[in-house]
Amino acid sequence: YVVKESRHAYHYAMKLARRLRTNHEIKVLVVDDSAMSRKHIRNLLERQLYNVIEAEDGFDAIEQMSIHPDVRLVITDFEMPNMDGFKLVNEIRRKFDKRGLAIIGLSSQESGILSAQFIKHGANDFLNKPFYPEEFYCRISQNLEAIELIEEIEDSANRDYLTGLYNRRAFFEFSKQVLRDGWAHSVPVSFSLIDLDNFKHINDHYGHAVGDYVLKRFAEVMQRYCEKFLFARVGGEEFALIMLGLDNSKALALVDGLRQAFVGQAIECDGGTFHASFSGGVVTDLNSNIDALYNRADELLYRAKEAGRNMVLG
Ligand code: GH3
Ligand code: MG
Ligand code: MG
Ligand code: MG
Ligand code: MG
Repeated sequence: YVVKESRHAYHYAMKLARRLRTNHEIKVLVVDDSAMSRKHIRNLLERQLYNVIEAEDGFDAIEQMSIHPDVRLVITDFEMPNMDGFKLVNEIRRKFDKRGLAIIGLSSQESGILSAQFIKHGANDFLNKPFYPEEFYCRISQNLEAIELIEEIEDSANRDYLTGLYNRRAFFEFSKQVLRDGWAHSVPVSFSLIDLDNFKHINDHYGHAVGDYVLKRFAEVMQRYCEKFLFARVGGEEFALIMLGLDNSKALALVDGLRQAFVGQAIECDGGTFHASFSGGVVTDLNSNIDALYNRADELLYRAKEAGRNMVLG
């Protein structure tokens, strides 16, 4: 049984997921003071199965954006009462996350300066009315593809290449918000540090590829057991987990369940069949910062190693 998994498997899966995303999952906000113009654009978009919502002016658009945080594309007219297209684009860029949101400006004025102005105010693209449907569709799919590509790149910067789990940098970044949420709601925050046992031996005895395979198998078990929580590969064979809302005994039970599940599965490879294990520490606090939690969990982890490995201490 040869362990031969493509290092590109993860990226391939992401690409596939992207291709399988259908247009009806993509929400487009059409902003125009002319009901006829909105209807025309809606029809074009719905022909391609996009999920369309409408706003009749800038204020309405801002409100719709707040109600629908999953809008991926805004198509906005320039000449509108109360708030023109430039002002709206400014407001959207000021109020909402720039990532994952494309804006296309529209105008019936025959002025080349408008497109430059729209883009200066934060739009991604511009179209003159009237337009050919072919051009409309091209601009839309190009802009949506561009934001998806950026998201994909951002996501892979947060991921560990081998396991697909979050990496150390992402873990520390995201942990701030998780801890803030815990403090804000006064719920217990449990933190666990996990280190695979005798990993150097696994590498030396079965080979580095088998070591990699064990890491992937562990990551799969972790994904199953910890899906509700923030977790990551924070080092070579070291993993971290923040369990918001679990007190120490519940967190300990979860990590020990993870340990049993991992130890219970046989690893089969060319060199034979074996069982891998890990040691872990679990600490709980209401208001510690991530570094304090990390250090305390690391101490418990060290004690678990000293005490013979394959155990979780809390
Ligand atoms: P302990 O039970 O005390 O944790 O012993 P250990 O052998 O697991 O600990 P040690 O820190 O001595 O060794 C960790 C090893 O993990 C050393 C390193 O080569 C290996 N390692 C780190 N990252 C990877 C990886 O991505 N793939 C593989 N195959 N091995 C890795
Ligand atoms: Mg108008
Ligand atoms: Mg280690
Ligand atoms: Mg180790
Ligand atoms: Mg070690």
